[in-house]
Amino acid sequence: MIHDDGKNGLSLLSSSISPSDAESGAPRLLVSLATYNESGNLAALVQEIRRFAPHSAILVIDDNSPDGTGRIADELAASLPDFHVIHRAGKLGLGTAMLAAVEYAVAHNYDYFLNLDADFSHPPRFIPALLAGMVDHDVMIGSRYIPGGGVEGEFNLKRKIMSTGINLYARCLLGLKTKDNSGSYRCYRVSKLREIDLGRIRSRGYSFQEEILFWCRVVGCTMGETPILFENRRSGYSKINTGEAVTALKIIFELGVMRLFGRARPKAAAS
Ligand SMILES: Nc1nc2c(ncn2[C@@H]2O[C@H](COP(=O)(O)OP(=O)(O)OP(=O)(O)O)[C@@H](O)[C@H]2O)c(=O)[nH]1
Ligand SMILES: [Mg+2]
Repeated sequence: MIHDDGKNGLSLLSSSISPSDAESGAPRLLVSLATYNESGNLAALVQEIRRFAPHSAILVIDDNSPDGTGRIADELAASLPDFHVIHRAGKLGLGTAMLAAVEYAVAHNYDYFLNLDADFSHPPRFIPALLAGMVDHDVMIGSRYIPGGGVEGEFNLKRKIMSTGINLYARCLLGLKTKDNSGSYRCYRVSKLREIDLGRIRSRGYSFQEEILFWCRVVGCTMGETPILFENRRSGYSKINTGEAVTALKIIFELGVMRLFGRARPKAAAS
């Protein structure tokens, strides 16, 4: 149990939260949150996640955030069931944090792996729709770009161009049929992630989102999209910058070339 210390602005009652129940027959779900300076969001977001996915295990991957997010994560781990934290020495990039989370999901035999940004841009109220779609898909995307989805308050022009452009670019180069390929709000079937040669993932930063979809396609995942309303982050600041965006374009291009030459294969076929 955590009592409000005035810093996080909430109290979490662990008694209202049930742990994962392997015997219930329900899929074992891991929810992951990569964090860098999300101290103003983390505790409230966790409470919201457990409201919509009461039986989920939660994993935080924190890169030694200077604002103390890692300490807040440790406090949550001490008071809540099935709450796990990976601390890394410094800011190693969103892609490597997500890769660490995927490896954790595979190593611990979860059925589903669901990720969302830790800034409230991905409202947890859409988690049930993502999980419902897993009945007949291997990957479910929380999508801004299908009917019913969108961005609350609208993106500014620069961000709109960046997001639309990178989605079009990824669709053309990587042969993706889905509409929202750059957001991280998704659920994956872990048995399919296991078929991916994770050692071949090149993205260290934001292009991880397009790259993992590319590899999911290589291993034959069925993909669905469910609408979400993306919200502007509640607290803190964005970590994406021009350098990250240029690197993402380069990596997607390299993957496109690999696809063109038929060099992208599942783990079993590659070995
Ligand atoms: N562990 C870890 N997490 C990161 C890193 N970079 C970004 N994140 C997290 O990844 C998520 C997405 O990053 P954001 O900064 O929100 O990027 P964005 O969503 O493109 O930008 P805004 O929504 O405008 O803030 C957030 O939960 C960040 O805290 C990193 O290097 N390491
Ligand atoms: Mg964000």
